[in-house]
Parts: sequence; structure tokens; C-alpha cells
Amino acid sequence: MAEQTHYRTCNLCEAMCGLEIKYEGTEIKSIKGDEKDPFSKGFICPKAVALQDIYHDPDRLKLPQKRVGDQWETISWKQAYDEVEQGIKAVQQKYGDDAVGIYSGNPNVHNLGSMLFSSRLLKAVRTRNRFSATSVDQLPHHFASQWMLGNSIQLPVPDIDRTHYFLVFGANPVASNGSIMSAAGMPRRIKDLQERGGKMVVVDPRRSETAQRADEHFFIRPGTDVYLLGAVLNHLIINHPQDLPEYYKGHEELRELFAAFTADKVASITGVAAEEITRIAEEFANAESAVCYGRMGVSVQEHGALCQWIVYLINMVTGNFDSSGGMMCSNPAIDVVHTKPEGTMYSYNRWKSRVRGLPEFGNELPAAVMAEEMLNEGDGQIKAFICNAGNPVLSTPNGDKLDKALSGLEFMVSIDIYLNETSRHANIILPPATGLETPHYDLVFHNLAVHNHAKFSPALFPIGPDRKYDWQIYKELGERFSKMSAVKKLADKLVTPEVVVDQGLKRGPYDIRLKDLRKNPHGVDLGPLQPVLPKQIFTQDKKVDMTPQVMVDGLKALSFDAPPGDKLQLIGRRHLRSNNTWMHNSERLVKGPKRCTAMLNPDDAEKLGIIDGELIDVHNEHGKVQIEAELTPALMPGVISIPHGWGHNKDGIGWATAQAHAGVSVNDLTSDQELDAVSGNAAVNGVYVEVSKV
Ligand SMILES: Nc1nc2c(c(=O)[nH]1)N[C@H]1C(S)=C(S)[C@@H](COP(=O)(O)OP(=O)(O)OC[C@H]3O[C@@H](n4cnc5c(=O)[nH]c(N)nc54)[C@H](O)[C@@H]3O)O[C@H]1N2
Ligand SMILES: Nc1nc2c(c(=O)[nH]1)N[C@H]1C(S)=C(S)[C@@H](COP(=O)(O)OP(=O)(O)OC[C@H]3O[C@@H](n4cnc5c(=O)[nH]c(N)nc54)[C@H](O)[C@@H]3O)O[C@H]1N2
Ligand code: SF4
Ligand SMILES: [Mo]
Repeated sequence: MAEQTHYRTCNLCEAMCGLEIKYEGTEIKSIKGDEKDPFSKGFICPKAVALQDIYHDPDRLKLPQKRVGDQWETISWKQAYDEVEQGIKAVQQKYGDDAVGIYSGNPNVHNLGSMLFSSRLLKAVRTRNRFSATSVDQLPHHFASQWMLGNSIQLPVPDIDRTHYFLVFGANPVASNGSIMSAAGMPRRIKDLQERGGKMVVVDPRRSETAQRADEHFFIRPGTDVYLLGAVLNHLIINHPQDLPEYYKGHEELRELFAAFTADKVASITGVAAEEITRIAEEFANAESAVCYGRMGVSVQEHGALCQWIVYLINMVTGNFDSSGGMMCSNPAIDVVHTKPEGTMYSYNRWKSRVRGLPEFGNELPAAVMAEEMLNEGDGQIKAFICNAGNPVLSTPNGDKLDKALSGLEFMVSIDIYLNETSRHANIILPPATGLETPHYDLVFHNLAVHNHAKFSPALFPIGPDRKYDWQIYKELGERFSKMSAVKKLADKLVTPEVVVDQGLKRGPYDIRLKDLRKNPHGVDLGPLQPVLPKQIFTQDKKVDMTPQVMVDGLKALSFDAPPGDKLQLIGRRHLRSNNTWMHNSERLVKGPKRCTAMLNPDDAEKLGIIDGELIDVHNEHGKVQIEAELTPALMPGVISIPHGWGHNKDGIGWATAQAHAGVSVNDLTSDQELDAVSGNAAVNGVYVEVSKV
């Protein structure tokens, strides 16, 4: 068989890199960056080769599995569907619809079939106990967009390719490859920014891989960004007042709201000197264009929603919102954001979680309440669980508690390609086709891209008749929980992901159809980001609301007390060769130096008598882990950093390579009780811990 070439988009992270894959039969010869991809221009990261490793991984599940005692048996799809239907229905009949909990994990948004069809299952099960990785991640961004722009999923991104000043809070795009900022090739984009005379400034408790490439880096005490952001905003309002277009409202109130946020006052709380805060604000105001951007470090912490709100405000008051080089919305070929004329609003507070009374948002409850909803007895207790493409035992706060809770359920099903720390509790696992076996169009990340483009990737390898695509699984289960008429069912047979993509393109703003994308396997360049306001404001009065009540109330509740200084504060970390909980089964990615280590500043280590490489105990009231210390001046004194996603040391898991590089789960130390008060997002950064020698 002759060697052939296949072009596709890597769907492992948000960067959407174009790949050039050489293959013969089902053997992959090489995976390289596609130089002709207009978006990624040849960039890839080391994870791209994992697509090959996942495809060939002997540990990957391909056929339905049933747990019998502590063994797993391969069963037919028919039997698996029947048992899932019976298991879920039995619980709902006995305890009510809400006795079923559903958690949707991150890979769903990277997967065309799940994006289009998982809602069939989610809706058909009719439970109020729905959860997802959103509330351990970007929920504060949705809150800011919801209340300010009237559309929770219209998320603006930094126009990094045209900006002159890039102010970054709590993001490490050189390792993460960008989030809510799809921007393949971050190192090149940063270099371009610097070469055109621009400046990049990073605020982070760790001198991260991104901070090292920036022009300036400031250490900040974890969880205190809201004060620094507030002080920058306050300085801008007082010293650089600007008139805003008439479609902004609340501008006048900001001055009084933020008056207390003086650089002098916040300096001791944040650890950033007052004159530096003033200088940052001055440089931001005087730059030809500037953009302030904040990501995980300022989202998954105690003040996530307030931080994102103030990030938007800093861009707005300086005229850097919806304008070139500032914070802008994308103009994608398939617009999943503006499908409704009134805008996609997250519903809010239509019901509350049973145990703690936390409000619903967008049909979901905070993932942090899952365990208590399973463990606390009474009416409405979760007795059955559906987990699709997620691993919350490792990824949600106090995962250990969830691990225990899952073992007490009456029924559980996982839709997953691995027997992981979470799916090991399932009665049935349904494994879909994935990666190189699936066609791909990025419905989500084209919407969050820093440059408009469109690309469709056909499947590289076919699947056998005994295998299923995710969308087939969701269609089948959806149908079993909410019957369709015979006529509808017949018509539904024609609804495939490709058909929906073509329809989406047809409705979109460009004159492109699926056949055009098939003819352009490298993708189509659709130009730089374009302004969208005031057309895309969806609040009732069609004005951008700069002072939404939820945010103002949250701000007023903020205390200026200095944080306790005696304990270390725990933050997370991402590594280029890792991806959340699930890419540790590729030998090529996990080999080399140990990645799951606890970084400490040498001064702190000296006080504690800890030497580099030594095993240490990290503990607090939530849990305890034993982990190797890695001393580095790149970490701010008073801070400790442990990456999430590890902890493959549990019994009964099916990923052997991951188990051999187990690490520990940082979420055994995080709290399911202390959340961002405004949004309900998990606060996994800034957690207090104590450290001692083993
Ligand atoms: N402490 C701490 N905790 C965190 C974070 C942090 O920074 N610190 N980050 C948070 C963030 S941002 C996120 S997004 C979450 C992620 O949390 P989760 O979404 O719960 O975890 P993942 O590791 O993304 O889970 C992926 C699962 O999906 C499966 N999978 C992969 N591809 C497919 C597919 O095509 N189909 C199906 N059905 N399954 C598939 C994998 O086998 C794996 O079991 O973790 C969060 N947790
Ligand atoms: N290689 C790799 N890439 C990934 C992932 C991965 O696991 N590995 N995960 C993907 C996912 S799901 C996501 S959501 C994105 C996340 O993408 P990013 O947000 O860019 O990634 P993080 O590494 O979580 O960056 C958070 C930064 O915030 C800092 N930080 C922690 N606490 C604070 C704080 O209180 N204040 C400030 N200012 N900074 C703080 C951390 O030191 C860290 O450098 O990455 C995606 N890409
Ligand atoms: S950065 Fe790496 S993992 Fe992300 S899309 Fe590109 S190649 Fe894939
Ligand atoms: Mo995420």
C-alpha cells in the first residue's frame, strides 16, 4: 500500500492545530504540523502524536463493558443499552427523576458528535442534577458575558495578533496553548507582538513558561487578583476618563464602586508594589491598543466572577473592547452562539441544590455539590449517575469524597474510552470511537479563535460494524428515555454530524458549504476579528451593562482584610505534555522527568527543612498527599504548586501506563465547600495547606 497524506485539526486542546499525517493502511508514519493551515501555520505541540498513541492504545475500550464483581465483561451494544435503560429507569421510578446525576466532562466540547447529540440524552433524562466541568473552569466568563452582554456564551477573546499591550492574569498559554483564546502557535504570536513593538505583561504566582517569554512578570499572592484588577480599573477611571458609545451603561457608577481600590491599599494584599500597579495602568492606557485577559488562575479561585467582570471593564473603559487589538468576539462560519434572536442566556436560580441550596445556572448545578448530593440521605438524593467524557474523581474539588460517594450508588454508566478513576465505579461503560476515527469540525473553538477560519476534517480511519460513534450512542439513549414517533425516527436517521455541519454553514455569515471545506483540507482563512457591537448586545435594553447587580453585590461583600500569612497557598499547574486527567497513558508523553511534583520556593523549603527531591506531606482539613518537592525560585514565596489530573494510584483502573506514572491527585486537597461566592465555580487555586517532612 502506498503512503498517503491526511490533513486534520487536532482536537485535543483548544488550539486547533492543523496536522499533516502520513500513513500506510492503518499504520501512521508521521504526524507533523500542517504548514498550509492558515490558522496554525505549521505549529503543533508534543501532544499531537498522542492521537496515534490513543488510536493504537491496547488499554482503550472499544466495546461495551459490564462490571461483574470486580471483573469486566465485554457485552453486546444491545445488552449494554438495555441494561443502561433498565438501570436508570429503575432508579427514577423508585426515587424520582432527580435521583439521576449527570456529569459532562471536557472532551465533549472537543468532539463534534458529542457537541451535536449529547443533549439528546441530557434532556431525555429530565434531571435537575446536571453538572459539568464548566463549574471547575470557565463559569465566571459565562457570568460576565451573561450579565454584561446578555449572552452567556458570547465570550470575547484577546485580539493578540494586533494588540500592542497584552496584560495577562493567571493564564499560561505557552503550556496550555491558550484557553478562551484559541491561538495555535502562542510562542510565535508572542514574538510577533514583541517584534511590532508591543509588550506582554504577566501576573502570576509562578514565573510560568509564558511569564518567561513576557516582557515583564509580577508575582501575585493567589486569590488576590480582584484587588489588583480593581486598583488598575480605579486608576484608569480617575486618570484616563473616556466617553463610551451610548450603548454602554453604568459607566458613571464605576468611579464610586471602585474608589476604595487604591494602589497603596491593595499593594500589601496582593504583593505587587503600588508604583508598579500605577505603571501597569498607565502603560495600558497609553498603548496604541491594549487587552487585558484572565484565565484559569483568576477563574477557579474565590473571586472568579468578579475578576472576569473587572477584566471586561478594564478593556471597556479604555476603549479596548470590540476594537482591533483589544478584546473582541469572533465571527465564525458556524455560529452556535447566536442561534436565538434574544441571545443565549444561561437560566439562573430556577432551582437550588438540595443539600447546600446553591443556585442552578444553565440547567446545571456546581460540580462541587455532586458528592454531598450522593452522600446526604433523603428525598432527591442522587442514586444513579451518568458520566460522559469526564473523570471527576480526579478533576473536581475534594475528589476523594466523590470517589467514596460513587461507590455507594445503585447504578452508574460511563461513556468513556478508558477505565479511569471514575468509570471504574460504573456498572456499564459505553466506549465511543474517538480522535482519528471521527470526522471533526470545531463547533466551540472556532468561536473562541483569535482569527476567523473554518476547517473540516474527515475521519482518517473507519470503524468496524461492531463499533459506535458517540453521536450514535447519544441518539440511541436519547430515544430510549424519550420516545420519538415512527415518522420522526425515520427522518432522524438522516441527521448525521456532517449534515448538521453543512446546515450550520449554510445559515452562517459566509458563503461556504461543507463541500467547499472538503475541497480545502488545510482550512479556509476568514480574516481578522471584526467588531460586533452594538448588534450583538442581548440585554433587555440592548445596552452593555457595566454594573450588573450580581457583580456589584459581590464587590460590596469583598473584605480588605489581609489574608493569613502563616500557611502556604496551593495553586495548580499545566504541562505541555499532559492534558487534564486523561493523557498519561501515552508512554511518549509521560516519559522523562517526573511531572507531578510540588514546586516550592527555596526560602520556604529552607524554613521547613525540606531539600529538593525529598518526599513531603502536604495536608489540610480536606486531605493529605505525599509528593516529591521541587524547589524553584520561579514560585512566589508562600505558594506551593501541584498539577491536577494525576493520582492514577487507585485500584481497578485500566490505564497501565498512567498507573505506572501515578502521581497524586491535587483535588484530594481542594475544597468542595469553598467556592466563588458569585458564580459557584470551584476555587481550586489559593487553597491553604500545611507542609511537613515525611
Ligand atoms: N485542581 C484543579 N482541578 C481542575 C483543574 C485545575 O486546573 N486544577 N482544571 C479543571 C478543568 S479546566 C477542566 S476542563 C476539568 C477537566 O475535567 P474532566 O472533564 O472531568 O476530566 P478530563 O481529564 O478532561 O476527562 C476526560 C475523560 O474523557 C475521556 N475521553 C477522552 N476523549 C473522549 C471521547 O472522545 N469521548 C468520550 N466519551 N470520552 C472521551 C477520557 O478517557 C477521560 O476519562 O478539570 C478541572 N479540574
Ligand atoms: N498542556 C495542557 N494544555 C491544556 C490543558 C492541560 O491540562 N495541559 N488543559 C486545557 C484546559 S481544559 C484548560 S481550561 C486550559 C487552561 O489554560 P490556562 O488557564 O492558560 O492554563 P493554566 O496552566 O491553568 O494557567 C493558570 C495560571 O494561573 C496561575 N495562577 C494560579 N493561581 C493564580 C491566582 O490566584 N492569580 C493569578 N494571577 N494566577 C494564578 C498559575 O500559576 C498558572 O500559570 O488549558 C487547556 N490546555
Ligand atoms: S497545541 Fe497540541 S494538543 Fe493542542 S491542538 Fe495543537 S497539537 Fe493538538
Ligand atoms: Mo478546562
